[in-house]
Amino acid sequence: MRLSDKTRKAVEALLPVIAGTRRALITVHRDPDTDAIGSALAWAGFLSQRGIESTIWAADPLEPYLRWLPGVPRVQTDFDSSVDYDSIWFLDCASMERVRQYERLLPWVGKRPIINIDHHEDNSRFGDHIVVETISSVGEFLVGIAEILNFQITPEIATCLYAAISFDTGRFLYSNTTAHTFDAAATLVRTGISPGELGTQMFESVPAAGFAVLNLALSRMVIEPERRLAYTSLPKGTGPESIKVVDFVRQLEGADVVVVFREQDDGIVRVNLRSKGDVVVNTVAHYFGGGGHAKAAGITLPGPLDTVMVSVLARLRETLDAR
Ligand SMILES: [Mn+2]
Repeated sequence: MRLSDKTRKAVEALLPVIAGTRRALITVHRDPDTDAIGSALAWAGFLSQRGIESTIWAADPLEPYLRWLPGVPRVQTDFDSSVDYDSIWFLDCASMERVRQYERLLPWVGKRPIINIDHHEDNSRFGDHIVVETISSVGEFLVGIAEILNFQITPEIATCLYAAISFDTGRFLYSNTTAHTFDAAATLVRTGISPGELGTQMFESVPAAGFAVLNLALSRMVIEPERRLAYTSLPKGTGPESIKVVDFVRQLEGADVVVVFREQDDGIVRVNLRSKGDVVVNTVAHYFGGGGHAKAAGITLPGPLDTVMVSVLARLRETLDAR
């Protein structure tokens, strides 16, 4: 895998941090996805090869679709803050604030190395060690980092990293997929893991209830052909989104931007934005305090659903009409 010289130097600078660590705390962004959790589990696996004991902390309980990942019971919604961690690792976090309850980590800032390993182009470059490159996924990044640091990719780690890459690239379909992504995937598959089995596990194991949610989402879909925009929404009480609705909606021909609004039972509305063309959607997300990538971004806002839809769609239509 080819990483820039600057990144390579930043990775090599992690060697003394690793050597000086006995206990590590690893954390990821709020509402963690497969890239976040898969990468955290892989990183804990790598560190254990150097005799390091890791705590993986994500305050949000894991969504059911993540629970098949090997080692997932290691992920804790709480951690013992009286433990004197030697280093704090942030994976897949564009900023420190992206971590749910990040305030709990502030006591370590300036006292212990803070390491920022991420792939978001809007990364705020926080921490003492900034290992950031625009690349498909943290999963892909860790394959390159493992090579530099001589970590061994076991089949278990490979499963976590393959899942991470496959998730963030939409099964190697999105525009973030490069030749290097396939190189990394090939490295992982050579450990003996099966893309077919993992594909079934990740993308063809949707509980029947998920189809009811999809059915509702499709029945509420609105298309604005002149703007090349499509969106839909799921009201409170719909149940867990065990199927990624936005991945279906984006299949629509002629849609440059698609949006899914989902009102959670606590009244919070989650907005998923995707772009298939040149429209940059994270600028719209930033406007509302969200973030993400140029072509895949998210916003979390207090409800109600209708109000959020009106304001986000207004902003988005302005962006689209300005083209
Ligand atoms: Mn990611």
